[in-house]
Amino acid sequence: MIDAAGLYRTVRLIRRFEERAIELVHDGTIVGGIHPYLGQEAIAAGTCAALRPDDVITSTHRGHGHVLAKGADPARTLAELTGRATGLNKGRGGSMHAADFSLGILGANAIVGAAVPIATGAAWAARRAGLDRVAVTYFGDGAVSQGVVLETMNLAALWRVPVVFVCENNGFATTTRFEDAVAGTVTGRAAAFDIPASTVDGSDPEAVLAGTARAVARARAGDGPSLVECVAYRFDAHHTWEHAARPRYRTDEEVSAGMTRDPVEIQGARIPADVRARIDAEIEALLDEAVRFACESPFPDVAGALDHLYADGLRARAGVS
Ligand SMILES: Cc1ncc(C[n+]2csc(CCOP(=O)(O)OP(=O)(O)O)c2C)c(N)n1
Repeated sequence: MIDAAGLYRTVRLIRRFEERAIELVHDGTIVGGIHPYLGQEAIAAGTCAALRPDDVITSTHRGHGHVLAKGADPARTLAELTGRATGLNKGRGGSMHAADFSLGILGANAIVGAAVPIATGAAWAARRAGLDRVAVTYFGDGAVSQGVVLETMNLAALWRVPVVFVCENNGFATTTRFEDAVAGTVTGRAAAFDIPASTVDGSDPEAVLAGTARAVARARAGDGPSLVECVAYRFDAHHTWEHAARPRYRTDEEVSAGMTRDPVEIQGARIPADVRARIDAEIEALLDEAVRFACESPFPDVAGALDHLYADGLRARAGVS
């Protein structure tokens, strides 16, 4: 089981990875922008700490933290964000489709709610194969009224699928407040299917770990799905597009108040200062190297633009070559 320093390392890695990635967006190295995970690091760190290496996850448009917490190489992840041939997905996926099947990362997904049935199907397949693997699927509060999410919860409960639904409630779907878009509650949706659900402090890695560990143990024991609602605050923009456009849907005072619950500070306060300083220095060196690796990596060859897009043996439609 991971210790306090290990959890700190993960939240700090995600924090600094995102800050470096934002710099690369601003200088044009990452084209198209990213959805920063700042403020929500404890959710990825705490949930993945409850998993085994052979467990699987699916992620969202705001997925860098999940991918890193599940063990993806920061250098290859950054190479993916910068569209390089050395990226996790050879530069084809970019920020919103990062995957590494060898680590159980079945992919980020740009379509809100769409990764939920994928994780649930993977969990079902593992169970049918006699494996005791668990799947975790992340989704935002903006996904909780999507039909596909609710349909998946229904089947997961009916078939006792070993999946953990992790709702990251950061209070907003783009610029729409949770209260303006969601009737009822997140946990109430699970209750409708007799799925046990809890709400945890999504700014605290240890609270997230404790809540997820219960859900994972239940799934592994064959007792079916659970839902964990992790409440946190999104510190930065919905998307880096906001840095220039500056839409006004929350006040500076609200953001400052939200940022007082900082996962890095919460976990950092639990470890000795010298251990924290050593981890911080290690991460800076790791990310310096990751940025160098990404920026010096080649772009994919244009002649191979259609390579790696289809499963082996499938061909592109006639006329597309
Ligand atoms: C099916 C679908 N509808 C709309 C969008 C556009 N969209 C992208 S992110 C987003 C908000 C998602 O909010 P939430 O699920 O709470 O996640 P968060 O962005 O807060 O992490 C929307 C509406 C989309 N990608 N997919």
